[in-house]
Amino acid sequence: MLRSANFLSKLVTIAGRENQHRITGICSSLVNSKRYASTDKETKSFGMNLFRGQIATDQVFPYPEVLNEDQRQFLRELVDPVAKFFEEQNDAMKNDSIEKVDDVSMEGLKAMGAFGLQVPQDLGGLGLCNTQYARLVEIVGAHDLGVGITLGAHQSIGFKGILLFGSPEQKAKYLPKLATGETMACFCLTEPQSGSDASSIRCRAVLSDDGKHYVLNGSKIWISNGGLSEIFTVFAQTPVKDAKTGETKDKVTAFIVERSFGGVTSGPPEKKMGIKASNTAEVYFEDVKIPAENVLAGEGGGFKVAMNILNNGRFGMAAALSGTMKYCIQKSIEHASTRTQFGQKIDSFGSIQEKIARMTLLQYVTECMAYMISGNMDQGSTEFQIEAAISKVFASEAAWYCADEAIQILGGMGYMKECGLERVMRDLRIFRIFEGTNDILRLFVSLTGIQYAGSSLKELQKAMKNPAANLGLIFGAGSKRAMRMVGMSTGESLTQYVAPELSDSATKASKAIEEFGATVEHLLIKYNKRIIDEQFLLNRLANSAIDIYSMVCVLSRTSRSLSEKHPSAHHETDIANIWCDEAATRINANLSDIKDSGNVKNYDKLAQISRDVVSNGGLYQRHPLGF
Ligand code: MYA
Repeated sequence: MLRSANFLSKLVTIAGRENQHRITGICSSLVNSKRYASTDKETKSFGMNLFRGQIATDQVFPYPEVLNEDQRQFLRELVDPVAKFFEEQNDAMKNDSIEKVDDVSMEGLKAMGAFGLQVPQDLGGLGLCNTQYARLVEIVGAHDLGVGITLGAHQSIGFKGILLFGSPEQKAKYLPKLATGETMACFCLTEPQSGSDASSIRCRAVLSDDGKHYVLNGSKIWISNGGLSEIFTVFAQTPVKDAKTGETKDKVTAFIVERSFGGVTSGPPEKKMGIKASNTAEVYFEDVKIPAENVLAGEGGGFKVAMNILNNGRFGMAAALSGTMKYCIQKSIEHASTRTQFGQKIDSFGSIQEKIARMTLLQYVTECMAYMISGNMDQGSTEFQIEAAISKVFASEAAWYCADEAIQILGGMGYMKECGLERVMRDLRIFRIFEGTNDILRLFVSLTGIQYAGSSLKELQKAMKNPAANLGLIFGAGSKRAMRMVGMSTGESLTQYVAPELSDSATKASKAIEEFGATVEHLLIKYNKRIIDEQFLLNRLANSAIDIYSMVCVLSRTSRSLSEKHPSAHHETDIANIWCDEAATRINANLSDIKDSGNVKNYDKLAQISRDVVSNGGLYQRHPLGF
């Protein structure tokens, strides 16, 4: 359960009083919302604007094309050797069985520069942009997720804080050795009592009287690379004095900690279901003396540092998993096109065809999202937290589905260790859990978006204080609402941005966006403060947001393929149109569910069933045999 003190409780102020002037009630409470402050500014994020029912196309059309000729050439020169390394030298099955990345592989990865993909070249790295990075981690994801986590925990989150927030001195001191793999890094956030509720961490660091160093105490669990690292990005509570009130409160601060500082120890490697080749360990800090200059981004700024590191890394997971899905599809078609049953190759059967086609759709959508977000980031966008969370949720579930279906297509063979898919399935399971569970990320998507939508209602309230000066805003918002209420379209459409072959799908997406915005408004008005307790509804809202974002990413990329006349453009058009058609149906179902009071009663009953079972300490129903 999320703590009422923060993530959800700030939303309590979203909607204000039950009202006869509903909008005014919602808006006045927003004025007091601390969280609102961070969403106050207008944003170009498609995901955020979606919650206002607005189509913000800046980040999604045209599909980003960010690499210049030099970057393309450099990337081309890297792709083949990296793929060859994974095909010929790295042995994923061996790594899994010895529960570490084989020493020879480790040395090979270091020699290729794989530990410093995004470290600037003048600091010893390859200096790749996010899009180049995505293309390489896709190859890693296709071959060995255990290696992927070793590399990812090091650079996607381990030293990402230094890359994003480090001072020039911190970068110069730490990045060169990290880039070559001479030292390894990890990200130390999670604690025994603090998983999803990241701000509740208990590790504590106190500044010495002379102000020269902090003394850190506490422990962290499930730290990827925890047993191998020399450099730790550690999040800990520190007493921070509020400049305005003079009051001292604990706030999270991020530190760069070296094992060599003393007092840093790690536990034995955890025994896990999958990603066995990667190291996961507890890390303990006992009176660790951290020089004051090793604070990252200032005292008290650590929570934002942690969230931004995670936001920045999530697209990498989508890229890696799009590679994993490619592998699953490859295994499936190799088998289905050679296996004969009932006198036919099994790829001629509709049941198998549907599986292969659906896996292909999911891989295409994941790829569209991953490169959309990496492209946005490379173009300088800073508002992509909703999109990044969506890509992580979508990719981890799509990859799980693909691995499961691939095993189904291979049947008994798929279940055998030797085939390789069982390892992939074990490796994949954690992706729905770490870097923010998909459950938390769904709530994050819904609640962050709802807050942004709520902030536009606040603007309306302000405008209403001086209606004469704000007629445009008031009538604009009022007439849109009125049009929605009589079932008319507000007229915003995506069709002008897509290729003609996709215009029906674009119309479906546009309608879905409009309906989505109306549903968010309905939720704000109906539930007011209580929306935070409506997780059944928030999940369905997040599912719709995920589907809408997927439609738009696919429409954008396929339009580019059509306009550039790619040989695969018609194949992609079929994928896009089917995807959008089915996504629109799911969105309709989810949004209707949200508005349908019958379903709300079902949610109450589901909650009651859960309470019954929990309070009974096990299943409650009588056994059919009575004993
Ligand atoms: S690492 C562990 C991962 N852990 C988590 O992800 C924790 C999940 N929990 C959370 O994210 C937060 O606690 C939540 C909010 C979201 C629940 N972006 O009061 P608040 C702002 C920007 O709501 P809380 C692992 O698994 C917010 O607006 N800002 O916070 C490694 C507010 O701002 P303001 C954000 O209720 C696995 C403030 O923060 C965000 O406490 C290994 C406070 O907000 C955000 N996202 O919690 C992986 N969230 O004060 C290996 C909140 O201004 C890598 N805020 O209003 C694999 C890579 C792939 C392979 C690569 C191969 C090479």
